[in-house]
Amino acid sequence: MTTPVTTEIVDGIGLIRIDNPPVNALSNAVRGGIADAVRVLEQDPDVQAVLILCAGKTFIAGADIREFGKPRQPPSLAETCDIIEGCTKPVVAALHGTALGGGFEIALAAHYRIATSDARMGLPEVKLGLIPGAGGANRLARIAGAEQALEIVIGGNPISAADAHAVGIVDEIAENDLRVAATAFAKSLAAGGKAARPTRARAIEAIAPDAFETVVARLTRKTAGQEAPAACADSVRRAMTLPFDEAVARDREVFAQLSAGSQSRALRHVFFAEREAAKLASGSARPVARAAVVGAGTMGGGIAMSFAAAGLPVTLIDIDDAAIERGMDRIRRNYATSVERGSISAAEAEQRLALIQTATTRSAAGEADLVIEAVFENMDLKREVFRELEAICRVDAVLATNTSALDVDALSAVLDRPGRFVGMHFFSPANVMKLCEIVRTDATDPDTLATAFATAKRIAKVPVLARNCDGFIGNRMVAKRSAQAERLLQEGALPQDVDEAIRAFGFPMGPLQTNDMSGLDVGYAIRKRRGTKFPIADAIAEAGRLGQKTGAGYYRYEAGSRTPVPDPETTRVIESVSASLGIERREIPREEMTERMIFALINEGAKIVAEGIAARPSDVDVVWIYGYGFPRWRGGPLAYADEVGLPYIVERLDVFAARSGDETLAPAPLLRELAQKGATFAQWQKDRA
Ligand code: 3H9
Repeated sequence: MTTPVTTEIVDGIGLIRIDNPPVNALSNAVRGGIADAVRVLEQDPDVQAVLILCAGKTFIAGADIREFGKPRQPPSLAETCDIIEGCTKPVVAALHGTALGGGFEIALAAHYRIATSDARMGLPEVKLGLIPGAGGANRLARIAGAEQALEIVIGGNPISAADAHAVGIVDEIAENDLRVAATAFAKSLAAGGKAARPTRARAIEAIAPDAFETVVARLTRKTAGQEAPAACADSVRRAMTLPFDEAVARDREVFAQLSAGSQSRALRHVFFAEREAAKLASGSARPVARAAVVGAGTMGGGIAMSFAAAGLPVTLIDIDDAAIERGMDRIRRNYATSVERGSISAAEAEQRLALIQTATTRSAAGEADLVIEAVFENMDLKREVFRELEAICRVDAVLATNTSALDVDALSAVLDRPGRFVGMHFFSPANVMKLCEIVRTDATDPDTLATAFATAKRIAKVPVLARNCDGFIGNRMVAKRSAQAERLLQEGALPQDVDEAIRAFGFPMGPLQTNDMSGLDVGYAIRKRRGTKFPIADAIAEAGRLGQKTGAGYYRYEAGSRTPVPDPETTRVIESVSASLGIERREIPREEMTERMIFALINEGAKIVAEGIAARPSDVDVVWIYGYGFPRWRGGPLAYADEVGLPYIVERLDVFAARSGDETLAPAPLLRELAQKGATFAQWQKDRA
């Protein structure tokens, strides 16, 4: 068996080289190999300094997440860090790529750090529901100060080599080859008689308690319900108040508790789920150097902005100058807001704007390698667009529709070459939302699919494969939650009760508040077309209350405000509909509201995976996390179902279905089958892989 850690001695420098593809994660063998290597090199009289560096595209990207929950061999990562730090000869870590989590902890335990200019480093444990488990917060606070430590540990975002250099984390930036520069740096330490510099011996730059709490409050503002951010703040607090060994020992206990808990389990599931969702079994992507978007409305403009943000030129096409001007105006306003908020610079906004060209004839799409149609949701109009695009575009150009509601097979039937056609369903606002459902028709060929996937990734979206059905994955499920929200209103709840139940579960917004934001006329029109009725939603829309845009919907809105205010008029409408339906309103417990809405989602999700609309249960989770605000720390609807236990969900759905006579709440066959077998969605997915 080849060992992932090797050593060599060059001109008095002991090189420890880690080669554990793909990301040099700290497996048992890597930790053990580093510890042994340091011990051996420390004893070697020919070695004056030690250098830790990695093969491949990155320095160590962290602990091996796949090993969590499995038995680990000694040394632990904390022990490995102590061995590095305790080395009596100077130890230098040479960073390239991403030095993350346990990898960064190794680097912080070294006495010096040198990095390539494009290296990034940080402690993203919080994003996996954890705290740095091997003294990371304690060492970082000593090197860069408590405030920096809070930013990096609670925020979880990596920082650039330049920023790390500015705050003293990185001692030198390597201008050329990292190995050459790092060896020279280590030699200069040895030549200058520089000794080992244990981080634990350094004092922490103090921060006043009030200032500390202000920073914590800012960084944890949007983390309600999550355990890890507060635990990260505690870890930095301990770093300032407890002796080093005591603080690290407590960190290790907290790390063990968190890693055994449901939130970290859920977050680790999502980490692998999104990578799994982005993989395709076959097909090779064609290069996309230029895109075109047909339709300069809100959606089309948002899609164009996503291309521009990735540095890809895009042509935005609409029927006349007025439509283009409206669309570009919206885009310019969006950029202005981003510049105001400081999320991009004015120069970046200009660069992006320059990448968006406009045209009023569809022939301008002829240059594009990928064309996305984003016109009104009207089958005849879309068919006409695609017929024309087929005549204009190169035969190898991919033609995509952004439809959310139409039958993509029927749409592609107008093409002579339906293999080049695919659905790319973006979510509003498309320049912000990460999800892109890639919808294949029966005729979509593998290369078209691969091109759509690669392009989605390139423009920083999270692609998930879906097959054709009404609503695809996400909207088909959301319809079931909406139906429950409507029923809850009829039976006794008010909009604020329904929304609060969903917000308390961890969604950023409730379903009715969301409907008010997107406009109640949208759902009303869809229901009319389908001949379905939601008596309360219909009554509200028919009263001209279309949501935020008319100042009232389920809620009322003060002029210029987006804050929903409970409205007695809505209560009156709701109560009168309940009366007309002969329903005696009752007080509905919060738990029942949450369960009915969330379990309805799970139930539909089970049908969607059983039918093969989604390729795997974890894909459904990714759709809900990236497209609908499902709390990531709950893992997505189907991972959450596994956590709650499928027998309980079946039992509750049976009760709800029997009580309400609502057939759609009857447990899906797959759900019932897995519950009876004592299985889980995760197990089902594994068995079929
Ligand atoms: C930690 O360190 C805890 C410590 O404080 C204390 C412990 C006591 N483990 O993302 P990619 C796999 S917590 C195992 O597609 P990229 C990944 O699944 C950890 N596997 O590449 C994929 O596999 P596959 C803190 C890992 O270039 C392949 O590598 N660290 C790990 O877009 C390529 O990944 C983190 O949270 C891992 N740690 O991005 C960093 N990381 O090919 C997590 C990756 O089979 N990782 N894999 O699908 C990342 O953020 C990104 O992977 C990285 C590369 C930026 C490194």
